Amino acid sequence: MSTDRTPSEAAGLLVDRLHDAGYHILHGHAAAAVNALARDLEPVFAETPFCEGDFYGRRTKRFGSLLRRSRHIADLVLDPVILSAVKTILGTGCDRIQLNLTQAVEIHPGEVRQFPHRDQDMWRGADGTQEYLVNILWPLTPFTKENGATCIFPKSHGVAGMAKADPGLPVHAECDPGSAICFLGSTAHGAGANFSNEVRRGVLVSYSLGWLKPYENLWLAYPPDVARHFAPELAALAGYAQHRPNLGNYEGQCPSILLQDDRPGPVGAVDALRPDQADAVAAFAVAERNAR
Ligand SMILES: O=C(O)CCC(=O)C(=O)O
Ligand SMILES: [Fe+2]
Repeated sequence: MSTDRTPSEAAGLLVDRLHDAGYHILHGHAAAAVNALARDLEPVFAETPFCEGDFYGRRTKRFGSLLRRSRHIADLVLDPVILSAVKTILGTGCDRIQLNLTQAVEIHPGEVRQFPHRDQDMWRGADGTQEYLVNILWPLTPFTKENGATCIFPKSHGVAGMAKADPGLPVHAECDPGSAICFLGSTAHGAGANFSNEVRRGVLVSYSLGWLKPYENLWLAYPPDVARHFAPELAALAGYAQHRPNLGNYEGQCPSILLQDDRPGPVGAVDALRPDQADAVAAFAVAERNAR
């Protein structure tokens, strides 16, 4: 942490900044984990082919499943300040949040500016009133205007920002490894063009409402034999938790039963309801039984 604020004060500040501007950069937030992660991912970038398509970028390399590739990404995914801020922002729209994706991005010299977009565009729903996603981009190399630092359109988020016909001029999210570039799912942005002679590397970690289809297929990226080695909170973020009521269950139970040492035999379905639903259903059931 770069300041003397408590994690909860820092999270509150981050929420305020995100609601106000749609983005915020935490400078010098987690340098040690990022440097170790950058070393682990170096060979994976080398072996990964360039993307196809103009959104992913033809002079760009991307790969996901980062929790399988480096143990250091867990520290970033579970960063207490960021997680607390994300839960505050998304918690009004869901029972629990989930990981939406982890993705490493390497932008090569000669890459053009990415199509400006909002990450929430992948889902069709009411626009602006409830955030669907919060994205964190962790630079692995310095991000400069010249090498393709992300272009972010301030105040392009939420109902008012999305109603603007012209989002105005973007800022270039210039910062060093260890910083966290945070922006909302409704904030317009895109990777910058790389005019330099060096690659620009970063890692995206995004979180979404827990009832949405995540961008990355979490159960294929992290099947039970992989996820059983995760800390419980990480496993829950990566799909091994039910979203009440009963969403994402396995045989009517929490999918985390698949992470136990012994494979479960036949299991019965167990309600996983929100307290208000549990109360309403229980009261109804009591009345029905009494009426017999
Ligand atoms: O790498 C970047 O700067 C941003 C990439 C991005 O916004 C995306 O791929 O959705
Ligand atoms: Fe994006």
